Amino acid sequence: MKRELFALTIVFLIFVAFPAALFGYQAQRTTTTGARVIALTANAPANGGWQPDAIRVNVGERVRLRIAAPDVVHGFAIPALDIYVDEILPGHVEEIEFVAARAGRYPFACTRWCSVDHWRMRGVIEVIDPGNPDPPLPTIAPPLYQQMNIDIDAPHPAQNVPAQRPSAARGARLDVSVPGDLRAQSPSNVFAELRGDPALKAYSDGQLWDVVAFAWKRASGDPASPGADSALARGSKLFVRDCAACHGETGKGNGPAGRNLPGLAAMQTDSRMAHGAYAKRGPADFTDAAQMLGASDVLLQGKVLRGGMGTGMPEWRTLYSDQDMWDLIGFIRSFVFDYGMSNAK
Ligand code: HEC
Ligand SMILES: [Cu+2]
Repeated sequence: MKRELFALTIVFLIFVAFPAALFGYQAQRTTTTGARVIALTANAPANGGWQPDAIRVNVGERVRLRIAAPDVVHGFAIPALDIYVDEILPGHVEEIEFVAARAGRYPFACTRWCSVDHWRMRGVIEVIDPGNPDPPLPTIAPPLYQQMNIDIDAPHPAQNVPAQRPSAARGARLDVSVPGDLRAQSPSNVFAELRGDPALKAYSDGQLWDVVAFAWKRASGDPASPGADSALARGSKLFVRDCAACHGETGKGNGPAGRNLPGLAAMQTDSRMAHGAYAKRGPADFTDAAQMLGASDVLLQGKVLRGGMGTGMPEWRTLYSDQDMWDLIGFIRSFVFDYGMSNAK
């Protein structure tokens, strides 16, 4: 009997008292850290957006953001600081505490499609070093499209278009390797190079397109281990979160948020319409092989980084890492190439 009691006491200590004490200590600790509390309100842009949308803190200062979302569900991310709050529900306050260790400008954004203007919901946290308030701006290499002098606004029709959807799986079974750095070349040009190679005469056009699809898939990640965290899976996640509302879940350019973009009316009178580059007048259709296969990854990356085009396509340079960007471009190709992914049609 006595022994049982003793055992029970131990069990109680391990499973109840100790965690409770630890938890209490933690709660205590976070309220006495001396963090500066900053209230941040998330509303859809039509209701005022982020308030405030610029926050200044000092290097090394402990900051606690208290985020409320009065109107609808929002999300919050400071990607450069690896801070994410997936869901801020109306009526709740989400708290997040951090110390910004390095001076800089850290853009933040909403990560939920709260409204058609959701993508405008951005702000910035400026981390200032009081001892060095005006540090020289960091030198960032210009994006590849500028380094390579590519005019990303020029029309990019494909010179060659496959008769059927190229399949990476079929391409993998053909013993043809594709040389060179694919990022700067369009799939259409790579196809033309293969087609012009006398050694590949025996292959049909369809087979060579399969080879191109496989080469692109391989360049975008590791097709041997298409796990939940493969580059393509990560790209797919970002696409659903940030792009599908305009470009459509199936990439067809028919997402609900893409219908009434501010720049669309102006686009219809754009002189570039004359050569058909903008005939679609909305978010790009990623399933359109005649357009997409004429663009290199560097060109697509340039458009994603810079955004604009006078259309309302947002810029993403300040929110994405290089890896994010390439994961996304890799994934976007799956709307034309069959990569064997279940979510691309
Ligand atoms: C607010 C709506 C909107 C959102 C959100 C959006 N786009 Fe766009 N995007 C557009 C529009 C409109 C165009 C067409 C511009 C043009 O034709 O020049 C476009 C064009 C593009 C192009 C150029 C395609 C080509 O053939 O030249 C790429 C690539 C692209 N978007 C990628 C993305 C990615 C990746 C995301 C998510 C990170 C994204 N977009 C989010 C509206 C949007
Ligand atoms: Cu939002």
